[in-house]
Amino acid sequence: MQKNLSAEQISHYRTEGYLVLENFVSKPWLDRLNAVTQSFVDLSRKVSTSDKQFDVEPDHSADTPRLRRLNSPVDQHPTYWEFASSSEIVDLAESILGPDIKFHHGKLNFKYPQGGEEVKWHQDIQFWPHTNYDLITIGVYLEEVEEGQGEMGFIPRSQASELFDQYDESGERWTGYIKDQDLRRVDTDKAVFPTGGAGTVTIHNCRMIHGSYPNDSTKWRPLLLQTYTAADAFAYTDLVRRSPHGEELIRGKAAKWARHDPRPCQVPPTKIGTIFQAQQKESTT
Ligand SMILES: O=C(O)CCC(=O)C(=O)O
Repeated sequence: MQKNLSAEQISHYRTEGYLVLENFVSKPWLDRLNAVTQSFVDLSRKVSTSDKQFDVEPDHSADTPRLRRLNSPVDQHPTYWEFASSSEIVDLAESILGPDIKFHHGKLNFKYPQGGEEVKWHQDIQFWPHTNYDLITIGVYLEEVEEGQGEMGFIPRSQASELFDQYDESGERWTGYIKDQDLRRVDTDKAVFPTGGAGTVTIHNCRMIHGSYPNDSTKWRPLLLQTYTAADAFAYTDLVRRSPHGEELIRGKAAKWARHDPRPCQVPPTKIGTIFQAQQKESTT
């Protein structure tokens, strides 16, 4: 059965730039995703520093794994790919992007208890610029998320406003976040931090300003994120083509013409690591 969004929900996404669907993902899917995720946490005990597969906190260890991210889960296990390419969340993507859709990339961000690093306010599209802005990220909380657990926050309507420069003051170093002086032009006091039970879904536009605070709670916060593009949005950089599934058509027909939005987009350096590495000024793997 298709799980399309209502006209009201689509209108909320278009105006506010984001949408939340509490407890959307079914229990059988959550059970499968959580089982596979646990196996990767166990596998991460073998690494002491970040590598191509895992992005780990500085105090990660075999005894006490503290993962920041499992990179590109769809390339690590078929369950993640099946979920991203043919589960009910693709119906959500279709409701917003139309019938012709490409998968762009995915990641699984964890936020371990009592720590779990902050993700500073940023916009996604400067990480992977495209010919237009019909790109969305669908986040799935694999477990219940409550206030103070590092839940993702959004600044409503910020997708309709400016795109920010995500290089540092010198203009030389990519930081992947919006500078404090620029944040003065942003309604951060209007930020919303949705919470919900396991399977709660967030959808946000690629221009939306979003971020999250550290996780002060005693529970981890696994958040599986997958990004989709309208088939006629084409990437300016080859970052995602490093994954075999990057830019794969998952519904409808391939576009023969690119659609161009006249609003320009900042371009990142050719080599960027994860958002954590950029924001925490770590070297990339
Ligand atoms: O994990 C989070 O809280 C936010 C992640 C995020 O915004 C990103 O990876 O772009």
